[in-house]
Amino acid sequence: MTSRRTQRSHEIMHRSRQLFPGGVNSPVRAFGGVGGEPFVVERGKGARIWDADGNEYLDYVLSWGPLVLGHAPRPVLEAVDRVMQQGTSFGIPTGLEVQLAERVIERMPHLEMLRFVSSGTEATMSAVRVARAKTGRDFILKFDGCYHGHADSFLVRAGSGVATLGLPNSPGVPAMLAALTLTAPFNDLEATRAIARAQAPTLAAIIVEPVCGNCGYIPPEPGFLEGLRELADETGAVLIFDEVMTGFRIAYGGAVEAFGVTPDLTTFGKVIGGGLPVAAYGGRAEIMKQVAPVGSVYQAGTLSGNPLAMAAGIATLDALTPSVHRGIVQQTERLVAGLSAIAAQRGVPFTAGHTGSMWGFFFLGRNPRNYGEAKAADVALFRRFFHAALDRGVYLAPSQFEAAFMSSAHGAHEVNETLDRLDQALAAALA
Ligand code: KE4
Repeated sequence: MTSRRTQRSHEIMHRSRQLFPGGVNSPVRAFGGVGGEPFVVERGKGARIWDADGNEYLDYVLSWGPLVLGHAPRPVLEAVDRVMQQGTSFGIPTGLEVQLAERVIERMPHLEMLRFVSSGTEATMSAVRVARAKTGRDFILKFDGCYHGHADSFLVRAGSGVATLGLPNSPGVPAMLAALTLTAPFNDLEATRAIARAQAPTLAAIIVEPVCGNCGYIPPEPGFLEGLRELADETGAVLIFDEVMTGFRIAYGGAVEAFGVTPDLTTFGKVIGGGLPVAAYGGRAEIMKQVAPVGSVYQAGTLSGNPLAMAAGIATLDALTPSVHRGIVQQTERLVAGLSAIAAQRGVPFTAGHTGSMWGFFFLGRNPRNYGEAKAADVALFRRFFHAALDRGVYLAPSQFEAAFMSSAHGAHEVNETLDRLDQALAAALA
């Protein structure tokens, strides 16, 4: 039973459940993975958010990754306010799209051309369409527990809310279409090779989260991503790195900098929009020139490249300098090490890790290699820990099968405060 005041949130959620399925506009927000009722947020500033009943939380979900500068950062507010005075949307090319694209390519020079869209799902579904067009093939290979958005082809053994809610492959996806999506265990190169080689003549793409964040935090083992690169070259499949979550978090220059492996296409979202709806896909010009209107692969969007969203993304990437990025990573290291020490002191099976400013943990005695192994985590303990943390003012992702994030607003003071609160929360969860 919570000690927090929840009356106002409860009243709003009562109305929300009459208006939206589960009272939410995205399933992961419904607390399905942890039980109880979500709080209703009213405002955020820096590392903290406040709910409708005035409760304050240190936020480690950060809108599921986008807020790498924390909530309502001044550079973003000022940029959006300035651009908003000129108009909110045109459906006409603007110079802002050029400015954001140049900042992305400056950090990830393997990219030659991009297309902006408004959600990660649009980015990944478009990248797969381009891969199918380039190869003239139909099959794609994804990894169990990885989540690439809710386009039909990806709702096959997917992660995030699909995994959290224990949903089977989603109803409504035609069996004939789902059959074109092959899946393999992450970090299992042998199994992946067998599946890809058996389908080689018809395999269009291998799509992977370079670091899994949708079945909990699971990094690639040394050689795994390199093996996927070789496998894509061997079979003629397009290698797609889905960096919607990892982009601008696991390294200043993303997965190419972090792991030295270059994909054929990369997708982005979240951080690239600084909290406003921006996503993108991109790669070599020779691949991207297949996209309409130059090529015949059709993909479009009314609000693609929206000026307010571009302004937020530009301000975010401009503020996310290499030294700011290093500072966030340093605090992430402190948090993960501190949490591991707390768990060790209390003798609870626990594993935690981070790649850049993306982190996560499992109540499990070993590092899981993939979703199949992560499912052995003590989810019941996670649920108790989640609520005990919430009651003490720390908001973690409401699922054992999600990653956590940090921002430049999470300084040493916030991390120390968090560790104190999580130590008390773990004691309560174990009591
Ligand atoms: P969106 O369509 O939600 O913008 O992005 C889909 C997506 C694609 N690829 C990766 C690697 C992603 O993590 C996501 C979205 N991530 C989830 C959180 N696990 C978004 C939160 C939600 O579904 O509400």
